[in-house]
Order: sequence, then C-alpha cells, then structure tokens
Amino acid sequence: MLVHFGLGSNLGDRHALLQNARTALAKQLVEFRESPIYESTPLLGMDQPSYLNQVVCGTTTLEPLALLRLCQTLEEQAGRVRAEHWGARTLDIDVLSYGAQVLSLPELTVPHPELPNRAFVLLPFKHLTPDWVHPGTGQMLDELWAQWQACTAEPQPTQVSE
Ligand code: A4P
Ligand code: MG
Repeated sequence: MLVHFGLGSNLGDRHALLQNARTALAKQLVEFRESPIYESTPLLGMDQPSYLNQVVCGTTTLEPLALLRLCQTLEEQAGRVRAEHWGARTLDIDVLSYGAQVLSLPELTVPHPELPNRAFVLLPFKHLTPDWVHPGTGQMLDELWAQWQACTAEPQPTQVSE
C-alpha cells in the first residue's frame, strides 16, 4: 500500500526534528521518498513561529491504525505537548493517504480531511507524487492546488530545500 505522511514543526530545531521523523519513517516504509521542505506562516494568522512542512511516502503492509500509532509515538518522542488544538508543536505527523482507500474511523480520517485547504501539504504532496488522485473526489493534486489558489489570498509556502 502506498502511504503519504505530512510532517510539520514550528518549535525547537525544526530541521533536526523533521530529519529524525524522516529517519524513523524510512525504517518502516519500503521505497521511502521525501518532498522538499516548505516554510509557511501558521494557519489563520495565529501568533506562533513559522512552520516547516514536508510530505514523505512509501509502501507498507501496516494497517492504518498502526500507522496512526506510529505517528503519535514519534510525536511523543519529539517531546510534543498538546496544550491547545492547533497549538505550536515540535512535531506533527498526519496520515495523508492510505492507498486508494477512504477511511472514516473515530480516530482516523483518510485522506486527511484538511488536505484540500492546506497549501503547505498540497505543494510538497504534488512535488512528490504529481499523479496521485484523491480517492474520495477523483481530483488530481494539480486541480486541488488550482482550487486552493482560486479560493485564498494567503501567502504561498516557500520552498527551503531541494
Ligand atoms: N486524526 C484523524 N484523522 C487523522 C489523520 N489522517 N492523521 C485524529 C492524523 N491524525 C488524525 O490530532 C488530533 C486527532 O486527529 C488525533 O487524535 C487523531 O486521532 P493531533 O495531532 O493530536 O492534534 P492537532 O495536530 O492539534 O490537530 P490537527 O487537526 O492534526 O491539526 P493539524 O491539522 O495538524 O493543524 N500552519 C502551517 N503553516 N503548517 C502546519 O503544519 N499545522 C497546524 C495544525 C496548524 N497550522 C499550521 C500547521
Ligand atoms: Mg496532527
């Protein structure tokens, strides 16, 4: 199963935190690949440091909930404290996709429901796997990106790595 993860960090040594997450995820995935890193301002103009975001992918036989637990374990190892929803964080890892499956479990929605609304996910995702199609809507990432651009005046994330 091809799976995508979205990584985000806006506290501490952001580059090192993403690097550690990539190293850990690469051990669990076959044919691991990573997008460039993008920097962006927090959503809704929240008063927080800017974020680094990245998307990684690979194939796995692990079940979706096992992947969610893996994300949460890595977040905890990065010293994440959940003080407020959408609060600043050392590391956030979201499950973005699980093959062509659409999942709506109490603790896990896949593809990630906010995917179409987030430039900091769409841009790296598109860079990594331009042919990916949203299994729920049939839209390609280019279409989702065009839709985002048409609907928002937010600044676009800046690519900060190759
Ligand atoms: N959950 C449901 N579906 C999923 C999924 N596909 N992947 C549940 C991961 N988790 C999923 O997440 C809350 C609950 O969502 C989990 O218990 C899980 O069962 P959380 O990580 O504990 O809390 P959170 O991160 O505060 O909430 P959420 O909704 O994940 O926030 P986001 O979406 O991560 O937004 N601005 C920029 N520029 N870049 C960012 O990365 N991130 C956020 C946080 C805000 N602003 C940002 C960024
Ligand atoms: Mg999250």
